[in-house]
Amino acid sequence: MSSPRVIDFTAPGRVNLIGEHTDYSGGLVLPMAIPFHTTASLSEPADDHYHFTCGMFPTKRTIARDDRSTRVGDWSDYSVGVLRELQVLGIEVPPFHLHIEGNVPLGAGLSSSASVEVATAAALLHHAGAKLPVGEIALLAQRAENRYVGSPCGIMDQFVITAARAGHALLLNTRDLEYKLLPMNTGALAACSIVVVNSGVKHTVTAGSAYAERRKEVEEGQTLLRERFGVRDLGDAEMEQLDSVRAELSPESYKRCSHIITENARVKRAAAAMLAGDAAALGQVLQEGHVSYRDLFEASCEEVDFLVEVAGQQPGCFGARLTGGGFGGCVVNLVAKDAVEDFVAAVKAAYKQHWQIDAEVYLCEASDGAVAEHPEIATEEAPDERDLHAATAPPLERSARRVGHRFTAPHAASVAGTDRRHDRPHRAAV
Ligand code: GAF
Repeated sequence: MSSPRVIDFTAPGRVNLIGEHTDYSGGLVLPMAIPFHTTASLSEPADDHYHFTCGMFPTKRTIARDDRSTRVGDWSDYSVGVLRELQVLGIEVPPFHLHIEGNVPLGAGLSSSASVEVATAAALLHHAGAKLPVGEIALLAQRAENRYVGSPCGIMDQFVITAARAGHALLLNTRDLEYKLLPMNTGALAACSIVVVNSGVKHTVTAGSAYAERRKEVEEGQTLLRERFGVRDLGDAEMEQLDSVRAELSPESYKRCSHIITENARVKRAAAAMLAGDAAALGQVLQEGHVSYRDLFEASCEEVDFLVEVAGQQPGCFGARLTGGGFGGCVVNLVAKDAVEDFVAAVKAAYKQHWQIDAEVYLCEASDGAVAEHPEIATEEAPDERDLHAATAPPLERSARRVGHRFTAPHAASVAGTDRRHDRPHRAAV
């Protein structure tokens, strides 16, 4: 008897270089996809139901085609939420068995949830024979998380995991989903690596979490600034405007909004540094970003601060900061390639000695997003080599444009011919 045909759909994880909590207030973010993967394997079921299984968790779920029940509180909610959002769009998905496997570290701030959502979206769009614009795939995955799972996340993770290209970071204006791909190998950056150090402290972005509380505090300030100054959102606001209404805000809201406004400015500086190939300038922005995330947004923790401090003392480290939703997770470091081995050994040893925790370290190349792997699910075409080179393009302007945009820069030449699905982050050997 022949075994059922199985088709695999993959989506990466992501690390955010800079732009934290700016993605739900019309701000800028600068993440890149990393070569961890979720694989959603699709096969025909023996019956007329939807079946969900997972290699990382024991629970299985089977639902009828007309099932409209709410979340159950386990891993399957991320995939069922995506199915629901496809149904809302009127996309009829035939019965399936979807099996999820993956290696994106869980609760590490590297977007394991969005990776499951986007891998599921790729699989189910393919299964339904449907296509959507890149931005719509990301928004659908975000809605699954907001409405079905119940986590109030922004759009950054789903977008970069959908649209990223190997060798590039993705500069995204979260208000209109206009984006640019910035090469990671310009000038001095060609001699640098992105080193991600996992503190081992778990974080969450669920409802009722500190993430959700921060979001409320940001929105309190944004509402007042809208009323007073007619700004569209915090992405438009200036520090002078925030300062002028300081007395009317809670101290927390003032601090959170200060972080957001200055963070947007830092993203622009980081993008400019990247385009100029200036590793020192980029590292400086990362370092400043950490101070703001720690002191104004108050989203760090002692373990992470320790890692950032030790990193800053290492030769060849240009900058380090807490990345992702906060309250634990990973530190992203910009490190000279020839210093990486010593850097990793020193950081791991110091962390172990102080906290008795073995930090996992991931050397991350910027990777392709799901649409680059599965172009048949998107209505847009990938760029060709004649497209404008991002290194000559100015940083994103804040113009209101439509959702879902073509790529503006060629992907790295080295992508051609590689089997990206099997790329894995290189775990540091030391
Ligand atoms: C989490 C969220 F899911 C993102 O939307 C973003 O807000 C991030 O935290 C913080 O920048 O990853």
